[in-house]
Amino acid sequence: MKVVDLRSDTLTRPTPAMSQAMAEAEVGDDVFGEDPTINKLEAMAAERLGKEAALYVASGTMGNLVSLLAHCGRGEEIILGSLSHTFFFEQGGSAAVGGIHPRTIPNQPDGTLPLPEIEAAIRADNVHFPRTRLIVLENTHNLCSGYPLGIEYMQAVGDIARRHNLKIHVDGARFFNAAVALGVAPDQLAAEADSVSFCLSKGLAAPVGSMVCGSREFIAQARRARKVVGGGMRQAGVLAAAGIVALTEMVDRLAVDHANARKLAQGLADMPGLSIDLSQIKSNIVYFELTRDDMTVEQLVKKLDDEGARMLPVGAGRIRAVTHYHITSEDIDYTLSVCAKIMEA
Ligand code: TLP
Repeated sequence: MKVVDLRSDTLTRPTPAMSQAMAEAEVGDDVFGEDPTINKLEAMAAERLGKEAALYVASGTMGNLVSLLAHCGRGEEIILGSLSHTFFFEQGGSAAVGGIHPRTIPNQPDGTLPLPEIEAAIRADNVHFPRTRLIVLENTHNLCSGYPLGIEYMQAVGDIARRHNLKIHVDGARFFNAAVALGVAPDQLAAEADSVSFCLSKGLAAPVGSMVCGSREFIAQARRARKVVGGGMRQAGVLAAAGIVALTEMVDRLAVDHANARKLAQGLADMPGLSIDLSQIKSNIVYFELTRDDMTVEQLVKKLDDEGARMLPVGAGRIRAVTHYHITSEDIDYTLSVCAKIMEA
């Protein structure tokens, strides 16, 4: 049976070029700083984001955790979105592991945190309060339909951070999706951030790994934090080799994923019983709602699954579909035809 798996872009498998690069990778002990493939990937990532240095880590979750541990000490506070992945989906790791206190602000539908609310959340110097250290943003924003945060917004948050002597970390799991969606250079989009983590293993299709980018001093701290969470990976150049291919060959094609997401969203918007806000669709993530009450989201997802069109139920009557390297325009046609058949029945 044909399977069109739209549950996540984390499902991407290595490209043939990646498999070859992995088989041929030159490796060494990365804890000694001697893996030439990791060293090359780290230099490439830093260069692409316009930062001094970078660090290869096992996952997006680890990238965010080591970044927060590097920026903040115990009892210090971060300001972040109530819908951010770091707050929602990472087990509260920065609090659990680092004693870092989260202060949430409601995300707007476009993924932003309102500027006055950021400013209002910054703590005064008072013996009762934790010290605010860091603002955490997410770009693109997963739970906000993959919406990209633009350069102007980044500059406005940068102004606030400078005025209050705070740092900015960007969870850029899909940072290159944001840059491609906005048509801006990744280093310009990263300019206001003190650190950016981005995933190689989502839309860029590498099997494993994320990068953390920032100043040399920050990356030295993040490297220590990576070691204490067990992330010193020795000859991981076999994995990093795929990351080099990801950065070299897989960035520009993200525009194809975005076009497929838009096509899917437009098709779903025409179907009675489904509701979708097309103005929200800017990258590769599509959320839509089931408005019929004779069917649950779980039932709809099961019916789709039976026909090989796989999507993710995400609660509150919502379903998520994410386009990626293995999804073609024909796959979108197929998914829409399956969906139409179910909704007409
Ligand atoms: N997101 C996954 C799930 O965890 C929800 C997905 O399928 O979208 N930041 C953002 C914005 C993410 O979307 C994710 C993963 C992460 C961080 C964590 O990355 P990993 O899974 O590599 O730890």
